[in-house]
Amino acid sequence: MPRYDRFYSTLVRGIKASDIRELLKIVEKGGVISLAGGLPDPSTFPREAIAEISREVVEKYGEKALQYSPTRGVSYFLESLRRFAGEIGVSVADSDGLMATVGSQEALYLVGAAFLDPGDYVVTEEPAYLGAIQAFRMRGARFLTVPIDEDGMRTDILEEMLRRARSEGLVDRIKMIYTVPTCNNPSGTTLPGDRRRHLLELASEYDLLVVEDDPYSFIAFEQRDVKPLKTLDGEGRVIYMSTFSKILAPGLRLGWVAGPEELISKMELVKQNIDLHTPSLTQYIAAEAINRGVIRSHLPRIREVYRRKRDIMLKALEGYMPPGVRWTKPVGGMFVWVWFPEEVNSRKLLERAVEKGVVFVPGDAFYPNGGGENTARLNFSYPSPEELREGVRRLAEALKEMLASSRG
Ligand code: PMP
Ligand code: G9A
Repeated sequence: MPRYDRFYSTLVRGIKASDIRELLKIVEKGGVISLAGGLPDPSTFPREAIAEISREVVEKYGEKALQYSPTRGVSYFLESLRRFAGEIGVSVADSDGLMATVGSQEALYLVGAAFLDPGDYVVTEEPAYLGAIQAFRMRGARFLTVPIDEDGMRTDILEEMLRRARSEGLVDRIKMIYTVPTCNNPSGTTLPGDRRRHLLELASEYDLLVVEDDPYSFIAFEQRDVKPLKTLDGEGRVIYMSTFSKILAPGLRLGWVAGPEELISKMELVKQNIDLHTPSLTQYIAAEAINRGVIRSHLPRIREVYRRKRDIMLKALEGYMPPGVRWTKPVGGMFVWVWFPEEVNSRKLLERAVEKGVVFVPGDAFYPNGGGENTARLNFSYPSPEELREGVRRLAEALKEMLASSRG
């Protein structure tokens, strides 16, 4: 057998497996309760509507829906999306570029490939979305991380950090602020209006792009009076991305990105070389789901399902966790963020938890510069109510055993 490592590129040598994706493999084998990956509750998929729409799309638009299509996206989809974005509060100007992507994960990859060189800095919250860390790290990016509180990124610390970077002559290597300002993954926090404005002022002062990743604001179960950064952007600095994964179905692999035309056209160039275009068929299906009101009528149900599940998880944490454990109370999204007592290493805890039949994502995965060893992200959208209670009970049991042996 050849020694395959001779063939590996420098790029692939540098990639560390995603904890979220690796844990999915354990879960797929069955027998384990997963509080790990952020999978939507399958009961929220409008299955009948998608079945009906799929058949009709093939019958009515088959010639185009089954054909290759432009890299930007199918115009029927893009026109429907532009209208829909306006309805849900995301201002996409006529002059803005808009592009269909294979999930927002591809949009993250395209941002990295179009705007980041090895050694460039991305500023992000800590903890930050792992999929973005992975996509940017693959480009050789470095990270400047800003701590959060219950309102998300501490923009006062961001200001301080940028000032220091300027005095150290680093600021030219800082390209962008990447943020999930609404119902953050992994922390569940939402950035208030004053911090949003502060963030945009700093982006302007330090001449940075802002990448706003927004999969969850449409399914927030406790509404906050906040506007997307894209809507507040007076200068054309924000690249906005969202997805149909949480409001329709992730298996469609359909996301989108909107922003200054010049920037989107650079991302389009990269996309031409990756996958030619986003599947035509799924764009037609989503366009019909928008235009027939399927998504709009479905959102209240999705919000209700996740609000209930969040409540069940919070109650279970309240009931089972030993003293010294703290957690967030998310207003949307799919995750609760947990701080264990300082002496707990959550990767060690995960080993015990797997033995008890429950998995979660160790929090350090979301810290690009290290740290967070005593934290964890727990998903509440996918498990059933019984699994939520039982999963938290098993996790608490593993934790108590670990604490007893380390303190004993
Ligand atoms: N960004 C964030 C913040 C997410 O939570 C997710 C999904 N977990 C994604 C991007 C990627 O989603 P998709 O590729 O399915 O659109
Ligand atoms: O399955 C995935 O990778 C998407 C979910 C992301 C997450 O758990 O944050």
